[in-house]
Amino acid sequence: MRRYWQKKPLLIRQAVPDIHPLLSRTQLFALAQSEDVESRLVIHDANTGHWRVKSGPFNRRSLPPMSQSHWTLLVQGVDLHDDQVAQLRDQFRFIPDARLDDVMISYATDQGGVGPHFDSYDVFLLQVHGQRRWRISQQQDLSLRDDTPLKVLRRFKAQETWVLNPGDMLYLPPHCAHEGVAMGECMTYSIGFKAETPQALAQQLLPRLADVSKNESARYRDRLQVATEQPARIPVQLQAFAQQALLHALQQKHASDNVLGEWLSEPKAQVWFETQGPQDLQQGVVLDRKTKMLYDQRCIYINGESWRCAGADARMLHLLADKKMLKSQQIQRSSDTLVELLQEWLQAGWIHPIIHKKETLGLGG
Ligand SMILES: [Mn+2]
Repeated sequence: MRRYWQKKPLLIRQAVPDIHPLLSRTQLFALAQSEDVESRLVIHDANTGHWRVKSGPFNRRSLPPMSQSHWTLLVQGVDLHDDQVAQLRDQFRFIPDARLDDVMISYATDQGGVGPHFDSYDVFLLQVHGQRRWRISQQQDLSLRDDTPLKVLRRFKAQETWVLNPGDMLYLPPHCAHEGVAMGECMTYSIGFKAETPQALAQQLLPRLADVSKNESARYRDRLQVATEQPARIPVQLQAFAQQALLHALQQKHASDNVLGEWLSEPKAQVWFETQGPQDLQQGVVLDRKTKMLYDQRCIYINGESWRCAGADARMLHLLADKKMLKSQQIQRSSDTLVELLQEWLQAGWIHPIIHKKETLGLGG
């Protein structure tokens, strides 16, 4: 972490030995057919150098034939749809959950790729099937071509070249130029970590802050003593009132922590949970793979909602958020209020009861 994280690229040979595709090509294509899944198709014309990009969903017939080279299918958020991919994602929890974006799977036929580019993300590129040749460059010149629908670097001067085999993984910090080209059919999993700009944060958080500070009684009132002769002029009083309103929204205690937590834990647009009837949670509970649960000093946040909590309940919920599960003994030590809350989340489909398979007798002692 000290040497590489957010600083420089790192190639890890056999980071995940014996990896095999967690989803077959057919399963991946089936996901790309779904309205709930974000997917893109990128086709490169090697003769003209032209790129074409289409957005999903794609039925099988709208994808080029497998025998055709130079195309790639990118499927976002696969961790939300597959437990094994979610488990792989969770192996990257040495980085705070708040930074995690998703797991994208890219399938490519021979020579497929998205061109030389850079991302504003930290990303782990895990080769899962076939081979991909990565070329990278820490060049300063990040200007983009203006003649393509893709973000493709105008000039790319590769400094290093690696061929990744299944199990190999490449970490790239933000703004590191890279180009991955499939050598034969291949699949690569990208585990991405977003890094927000202050503009994006303000854009997301300010409206939420305004929502928190509803105060009907303090509506603006003007105190005109005389009729105005400059009807188009904005009253100075109104200007001061507006400034106060903004300051008030910003100065609410813990407001920014709160809206940040709620926003970070909010599910993506295509995510929905399946509600379920009341169930026995005495055997323990696990978070649904789509559930985002975070906490700070005062609150816990789950799927866009927040709860203020302290003491033993808070400790238990922190455990649930960190471990993504609570064991039977932990549930039994929980307060009634907490169990009620968990039951609510269970019914919302945010958590699930642990189902114990009948233990088989160990034979080898
Ligand atoms: Mn990239």
